[in-house]
Amino acid sequence: MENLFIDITEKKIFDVEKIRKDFPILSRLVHGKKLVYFDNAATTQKPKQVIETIQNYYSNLNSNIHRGVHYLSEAATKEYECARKIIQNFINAKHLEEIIYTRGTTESINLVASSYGYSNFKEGDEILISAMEHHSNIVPWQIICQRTGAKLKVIPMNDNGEIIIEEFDKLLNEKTKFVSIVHVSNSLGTINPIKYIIDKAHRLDIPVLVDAAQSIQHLKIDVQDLDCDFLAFSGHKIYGPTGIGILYGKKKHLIEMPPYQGGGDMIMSVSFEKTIYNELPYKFEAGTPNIAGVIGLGVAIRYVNNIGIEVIEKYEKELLDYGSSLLSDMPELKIIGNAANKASVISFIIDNAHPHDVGTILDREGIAIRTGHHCTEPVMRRFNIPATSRASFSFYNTFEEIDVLAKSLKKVINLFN
Ligand code: 7TS
Repeated sequence: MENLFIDITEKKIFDVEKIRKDFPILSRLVHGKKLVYFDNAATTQKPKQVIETIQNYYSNLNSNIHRGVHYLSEAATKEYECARKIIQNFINAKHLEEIIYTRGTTESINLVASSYGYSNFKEGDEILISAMEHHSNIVPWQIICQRTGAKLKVIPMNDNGEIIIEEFDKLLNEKTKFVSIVHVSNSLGTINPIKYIIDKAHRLDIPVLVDAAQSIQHLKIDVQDLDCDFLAFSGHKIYGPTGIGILYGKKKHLIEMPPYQGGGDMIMSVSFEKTIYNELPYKFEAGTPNIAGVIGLGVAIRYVNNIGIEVIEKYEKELLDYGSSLLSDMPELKIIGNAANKASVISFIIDNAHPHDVGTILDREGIAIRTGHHCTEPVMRRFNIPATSRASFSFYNTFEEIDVLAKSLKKVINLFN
């Protein structure tokens, strides 16, 4: 297949070979073979623009922010706040102070569960999540339910790995106090109808959090259009560094919510008698943050913008369709997650072969895939399997790499059958 992808509407030319040169790791060998990196849902690789920015930060700018009057501190603060603006524009948040820096999706969800949940939930309230949540969108709600007496309710899914929307409609009621839902499932690839879910919940005045850990890098997200109350994602899944993530929250909620952690930077003034909290977004950013991570994330998002998220979405859809067609031609292989609307994730099982063996054999061929429950144990239980193998694609992957995967999978199938 031709890898040069031309998007007519965007008039952008997508040259994957040129893009690959920006990612130094993609040209390395693994076990003497060319690396084929298909573990993008776990974390994405970083372009040299991000790597160089981080190196430059520590070489030329390193300083603590918001505290110094000296040159370096002011320069670092400027870069740090400039990244916030890039992120605001990227998701089209109305206000800059609606962008909160966290450690990642996990911390963003914990922040909301702990701060919003603890002050708003009470005995008998219901919190709605789906059957395909990552553990980080289950456990924080379980913890807050234990503390407040609220109950966790789960929207079931069908055999294709799609939310049963009629069940969602039935589960929503006057006891429901919050909906927290994954946009794209990391273990099935399902794209959930979040716009419908948000609209429906809002009719009953119920706030909705969207876990965008697996969608921010694949789909265009406009928080004002979606009208979600909160949105969480991780920098490392969108070509940025680890240890930095974003919580978007509507200002009206963030103003009312108590701080999640106390410490430096989140205060206006402190005395032993009374502490006055800082304004947004700093109220939720206690302590010295991941400054290099924030600046690196800003550059990563700028990199994605330069390619264009719509262009990325189209190219990745072609990769998904190509991979799905090759893998569904293998009778001994079964794809888990066949939703009508999917992002570039293919989970599968192979007759007589444990996913860990599949992963180990592919690794010897230089192919990195993920095997296991992908932190979605309830999904595995729903499909009555212990684990899957998962190949997840990014815009720097090629059709040839998918051919390499298919060829190696045929070898695995022959070995075990
Ligand atoms: N939500 C979803 C849907 C995810 O896929 C992940 C990570 C998280 C939350 C947590 O993100 P973190 O950056 O805070 O850890 N998913 C995966 C995965 O599929 N393989 O490794 C991590």
